[in-house]
Amino acid sequence: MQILTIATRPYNDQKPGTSGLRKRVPAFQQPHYLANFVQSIFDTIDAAPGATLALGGDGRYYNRDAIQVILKMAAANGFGRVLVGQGGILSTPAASCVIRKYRTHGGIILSASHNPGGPDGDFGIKYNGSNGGPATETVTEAIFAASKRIVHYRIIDAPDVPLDMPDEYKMGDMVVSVIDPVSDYAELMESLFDFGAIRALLSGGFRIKFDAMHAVTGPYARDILVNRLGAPADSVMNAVPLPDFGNGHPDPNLTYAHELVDILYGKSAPDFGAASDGDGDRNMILGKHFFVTPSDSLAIIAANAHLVPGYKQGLAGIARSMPTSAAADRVAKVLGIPSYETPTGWKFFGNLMDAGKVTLCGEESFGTGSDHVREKDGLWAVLFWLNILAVRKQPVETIVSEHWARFGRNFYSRHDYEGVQVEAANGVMKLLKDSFTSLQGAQFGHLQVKLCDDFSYTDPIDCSVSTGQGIRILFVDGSRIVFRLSGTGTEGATLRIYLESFEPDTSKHHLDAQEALATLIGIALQISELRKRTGRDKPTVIT
Ligand code: VG1
Ligand code: CO
Repeated sequence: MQILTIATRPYNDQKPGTSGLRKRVPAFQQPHYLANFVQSIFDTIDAAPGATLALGGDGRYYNRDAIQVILKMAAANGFGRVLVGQGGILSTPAASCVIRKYRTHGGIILSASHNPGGPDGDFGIKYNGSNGGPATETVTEAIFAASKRIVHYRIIDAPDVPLDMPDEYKMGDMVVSVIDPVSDYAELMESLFDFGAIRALLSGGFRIKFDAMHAVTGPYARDILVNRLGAPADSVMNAVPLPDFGNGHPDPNLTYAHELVDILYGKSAPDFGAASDGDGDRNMILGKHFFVTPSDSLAIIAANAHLVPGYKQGLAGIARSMPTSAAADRVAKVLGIPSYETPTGWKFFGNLMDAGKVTLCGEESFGTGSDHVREKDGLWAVLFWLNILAVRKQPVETIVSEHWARFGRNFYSRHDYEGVQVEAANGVMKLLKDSFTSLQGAQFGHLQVKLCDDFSYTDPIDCSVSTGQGIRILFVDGSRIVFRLSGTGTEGATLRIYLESFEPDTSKHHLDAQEALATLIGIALQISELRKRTGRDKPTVIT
């Protein structure tokens, strides 16, 4: 095996964001760009000689090229085996499942998640540790530091290996095992949910539509929903993964998954609809003419977990990201279990799950999951809902309204301003921070500000501190406004405003969230001077 040591220079912009390093494809195609980052990972994680690595991605443009480079670098860096998904495919939760099941040293996941793909689209890479979860901030910081002092990387000179059939190949001294990307994951799902009950539901006239958005979940949804659970083949739409997602934006929300939304809000709508994102870790849940907010979905899953075989023994606790609504906290209180509030990004849940402190985790950004893996998991959430529906035999809307009647409703919305000028977005954030003193105690109509701060988090397990995680304006009555800049975008800045208020009065639960939150929306625009500073008169996406 001939190991080549290639001289290189640092790029200085390889700082992982909320979920790994994400850049435009042309950035990754710069000389040595990908190799620099991969070597920085290998230099940081310190795997023993002969260790095993998992590798796969969401199938977007550049996935296959990157896989061959990473395989050759893994061989040169002393790995003994790499488990790579057939066709270079592994959804993010399936990669987490493979890392855990085969006890690999860790894994590399190639994805820019919900960001568009193609030659001018986005690409991404992240490292997950042996628990199957995204590297903690301590590790991503160390990778970034390594990328800034890199002077060479190691790679072997070898032909590419074929990826299209499950098989084993030698690459230098290393073994490449091409594995079925679906079966391990599907077996895990079968061990958690009552497939018999879901099969009975689906054969009894209950109609579903799942939109894979031409992204990675197509093969998973076909195998699980159609082959194993007996849903008609046309229950899965856009099921073929495409390198550019069919020119779409694989983000399962009301704006980008409009094809599915139109079906669920149309005539003869199915009873249940769902979509997943580019890498299969997000989910959107719809009923007939009804949208379930991700924050409510987490709370409802928690409140009904006792109906699902894998969770009937009870939940250890629930964690949610700070901007996610407090609906799940109310359930945790009733169940008598602890709840945790973490910064945005799944990497903050890993320690809590590893320590056995939480079973369920969720984010308002269409992310829900449990300790079955260490990533959020789109199809898992879909199966959880189907299992609940199979037991309760009620429409989605009824389940949600009964939940609100019991726990109260947390009205919730997120307004995204995408592709804003970086200076304008930074200006908004600075203005808000500079206004903390004057905002403290300020009165806006019937609302009074109780506290404003820049959220910081101390991990209860390893005591690491993460600062600057979002500006919070908390009101005396429990309402709040949160401002954050996205850490996953690649074009300009994306400014997110999160809005929440609590309504115990059942007679008001039918209100539209935008109406119920209108006062807060007005305050948010006023105190941030957002319109003036960004030149935008409305959000790009409202959830
Ligand atoms: C967004 C979401 C966050 C999520 C992250 C990764 O981050 O808000 O909740 O964890 O994407 O999701 P940001 O920094 O853009 O707000 V995914 O599906 O890209 O892995
Ligand atoms: Co994703």
